[in-house]
Amino acid sequence: MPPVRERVPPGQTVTDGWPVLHEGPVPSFDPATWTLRVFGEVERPLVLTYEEFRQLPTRQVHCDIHCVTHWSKLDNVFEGVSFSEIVRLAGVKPEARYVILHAENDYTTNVPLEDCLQEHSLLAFRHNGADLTPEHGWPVRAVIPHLYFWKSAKWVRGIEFSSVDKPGFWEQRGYHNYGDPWREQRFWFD
Ligand SMILES: Nc1nc2c(c(=O)[nH]1)N[C@H]1C(S)=C(S)[C@@H](COP(=O)(O)O)O[C@H]1N2
Ligand SMILES: [Mo]
Repeated sequence: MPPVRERVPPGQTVTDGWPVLHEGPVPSFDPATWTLRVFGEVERPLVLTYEEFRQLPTRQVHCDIHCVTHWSKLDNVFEGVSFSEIVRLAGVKPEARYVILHAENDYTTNVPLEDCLQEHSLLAFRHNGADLTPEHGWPVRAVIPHLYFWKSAKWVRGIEFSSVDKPGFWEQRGYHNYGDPWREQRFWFD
């Protein structure tokens, strides 16, 4: 790993804790009724039960995360299912270019498909050896660590593959459509 200062994007400050940031209430979770819906430009639309989701192959990713509100948290180990597993199961059509993550309480966010397919992009359920807490997205959240953390939707319930881009909750409210922390793409005019 390079020295810390080279790992921290411009305008960010390293935090030891892990702030909790979201709109609306923390949703409740019932493993008996929870589903993960995979839809849009796919050969095989899926509705995975919690049990089916947790049987998918998992991986661990060591990464830094960067929130647009200027905190960064280094050296996280997330564990979860890579987006490529979902792509393999559902058979994504060539038209698909964007992934729209649908979370509880109507939170959505848009990420280019190629960014979701990077090796470090996950549907995560563990952090630093412990299950995620409800506040941090249990039972499953996205982790797309090379983009600002608002792209990492907590409480994901749907993964839509789309041929057209669909700016999400924050993107419609002035945040940058892509959100690269190294280029400080915080707001739409950056
Ligand atoms: N479902 C949902 N996911 C969300 C949000 C939200 O409001 N709802 N907020 C985003 C924002 S702005 C940030 S910075 C991160 C914060 O994640 P954390 O609370 O685990 O630090 O979650 C992101 N994911
Ligand atoms: Mo955020």
